[in-house]
Parts: sequence; C-alpha cells; structure tokens
Amino acid sequence: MKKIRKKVPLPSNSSLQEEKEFLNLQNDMKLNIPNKVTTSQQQTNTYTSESTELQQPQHITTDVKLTILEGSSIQGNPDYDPDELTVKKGDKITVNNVDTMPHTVTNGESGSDPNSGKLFDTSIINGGDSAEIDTSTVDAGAHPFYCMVHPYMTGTLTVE
Ligand SMILES: [Cu+2]
Repeated sequence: MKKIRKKVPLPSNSSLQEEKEFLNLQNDMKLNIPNKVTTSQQQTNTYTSESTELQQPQHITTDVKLTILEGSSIQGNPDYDPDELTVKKGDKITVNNVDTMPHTVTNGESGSDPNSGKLFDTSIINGGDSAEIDTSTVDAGAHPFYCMVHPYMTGTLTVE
C-alpha cells in the first residue's frame, strides 16, 4: 500500500509536468506564430469595421441639429437654420430655440394643411428651450414644415 501510494503521485506529478510543458509548448506556438497573425488581423478588422460603419450611416443614428435663430419671429428674418434639412430615417433631430419667443417645428405647408402636425410636431418650444424630433416614424421624402405661431417661418425636412 505504501509503495503504491508513493508510486501513484510520482507518475501523476510527471504527467502534470508533461501537461504543463505541453501547454507551454502550445502557448509558445500560439504566441510565436498564430497570435501575432491574429493580432494584426484584429487590428485590421477593427479599422475595417470602423470604416465600414462610416460608409453605412444607415446603421448609425445621428443627432442632427436644427436651430431656430434669434429674431425668427420677425417676418423676413432668417428663421430655421438650416432651412432645408436632410437626415437619414431614424436620425434624431434636436431643435434648439435660441430665440426669446416661442416657436414650433410642425410638418405641413400651413395650419390649413390637412396633414399639418401628423408627421412631426414639436409643439411650442419656449425661448431658450429645445425639443426633439424622432424621424424613425417619418416616411422618406421631402416634408415642408412651418411654425404654428409664425406661419411665415418655413423649412423643409428631407428624410432619406
Ligand atoms: Cu415661430
């Protein structure tokens, strides 16, 4: 019994050492050859995927800014900046009213347009406040918009 107990740990130790050496060999092999290749492939893939995402902006939701300029309430003044805004469907538009007067961004030609406010409508944005337009539910196309308070303030939102 004693002899067996002494003999049993010896081979198990040696086999453990062999396993460790074998693992070390495998690690060495991985480190020496395939890992270096993998590392450079990963770096290449990272750059490739980044440039791919940039080339396919429909997968990225962009935060687009629309500014209601100071003095917009006075007819003839510049109002929406930009007047013609183009976004990808799903983009979020942040409307900043930097004027001191309340304004809206409401789809339609005017208040008498039967579709007025049906595609998007910020409702009243007080001076200095902001609002958001979610374009994920807006059909592709060119949509005129106006301000319900000052209907001479007009612009066009194009959703691609
Ligand atoms: Cu207005």
